[in-house]
Amino acid sequence: MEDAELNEEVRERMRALGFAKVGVARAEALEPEGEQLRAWIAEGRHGQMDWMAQTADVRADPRHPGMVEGALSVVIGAFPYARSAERVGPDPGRVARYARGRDYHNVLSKRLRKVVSWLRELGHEARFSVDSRPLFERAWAERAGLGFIGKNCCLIVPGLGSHVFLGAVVTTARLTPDAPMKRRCGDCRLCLDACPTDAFVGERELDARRCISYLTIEHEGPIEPELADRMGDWLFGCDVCQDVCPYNRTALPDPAATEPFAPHARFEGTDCEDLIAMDEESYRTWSEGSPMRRPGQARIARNARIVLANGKRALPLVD
Ligand code: B12
Ligand code: SF4
Ligand code: SF4
Repeated sequence: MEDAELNEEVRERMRALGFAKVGVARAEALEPEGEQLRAWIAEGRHGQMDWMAQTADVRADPRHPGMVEGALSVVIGAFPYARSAERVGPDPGRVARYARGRDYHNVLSKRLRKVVSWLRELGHEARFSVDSRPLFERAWAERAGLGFIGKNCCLIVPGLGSHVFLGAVVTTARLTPDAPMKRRCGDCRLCLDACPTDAFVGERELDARRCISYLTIEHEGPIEPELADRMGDWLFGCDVCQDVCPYNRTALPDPAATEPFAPHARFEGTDCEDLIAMDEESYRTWSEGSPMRRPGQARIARNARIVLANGKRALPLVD
């Protein structure tokens, strides 16, 4: 297949799989992002996410043997998940929008595997990542011109907003890169000021140890009372710094495009007390196929206790 034809076809295939925006970047060492990542880890801002530190070298260069040796291109797509403000799950107790339906790792991996197989049939090496391999996905999305990284660290696609998942294919195929886009936050700082736990240490700099998303999903063990008090009713993840962003005041995508991420009906009718009372096995059944499975019952029960305690103190809930 001629280069020009391959270029168009890979984008076309990604779009046909539901990626609303697709771009390509040249595979090379990420600088300055690689250095920023190492500095972030050296400051301990990754908290207990040891896997971030262990894989920093691969994340900084997709041509590392841990990703795709000899890679020439990174193809990356943005897959929208924003639905109408349907709430699901316990009340009180809020679940971030990305986690209300099926697990995006499963949904997107299945689709990207098809692109990988096709590239391999053509004789190219290829591997995909949906937050499933050590690839610095936001940095590649920005380089490939999908959008820009806002002060809230999220990849924002103008016209679509930041409620998008990223999925990438790293390949030895030589594809034509797209041009990156300028950052468009201007003087706005709504996200930085709205964060309930003051997790931003600067523009586009997050201390994960203070982020509710990290605390509710990744952090093992007790949560410091100073932070727990500010978690409001977030049971799993947090959307505050995206909800305040003007770029998310866009029309919702066609519900058919985000169908896999429609809220799970089975989450209705379960309250915080139920989650606290569940054993690990029943929690695994309840959270099957959902991103909520990751933290396991003990962490979810810890979060549920915080939500209930915060409700009793009648804290102003963030919304
Ligand atoms: C670790 C991780 C987390 C951690 C840490 C988040 C973070 N900001 O790093 C926690 C658990 C907190 C988290 C939370 C969330 N995450 Co997350 N997460 C990841 C993961 C696995 C790695 C991200 C990473 O590399 N972090 C390292 C730091 C250094 O990266 P960064 O902050 O993005 O750094 C950029 C800039 O901030 C800047 N920078 C960094 N340091 C410095 C220093 C200076 C001086 C300057 C100027 C700039 C600068 O440079 C970097 C590159 O441009 C990716 C998947 C992947 N494999 O990439 C998903 C991913 C980033 N997460 C995702 C999502 C959806 C979320 C949440 C929205 C979920 C939620 N609702 O609860 C929140 C958003 C929180 C936020 N505001 O960032 C999506 C993002 C989609 C998007 N549109 O951006 C990803 C890409 C998964 C996916 N495949 O879709 N996440
Ligand atoms: S996800 Fe929530 S806690 Fe984390 S930085 Fe954004 S607003 Fe702050
Ligand atoms: S809220 Fe404002 S500063 Fe934050 S990401 Fe959106 S546009 Fe940028």
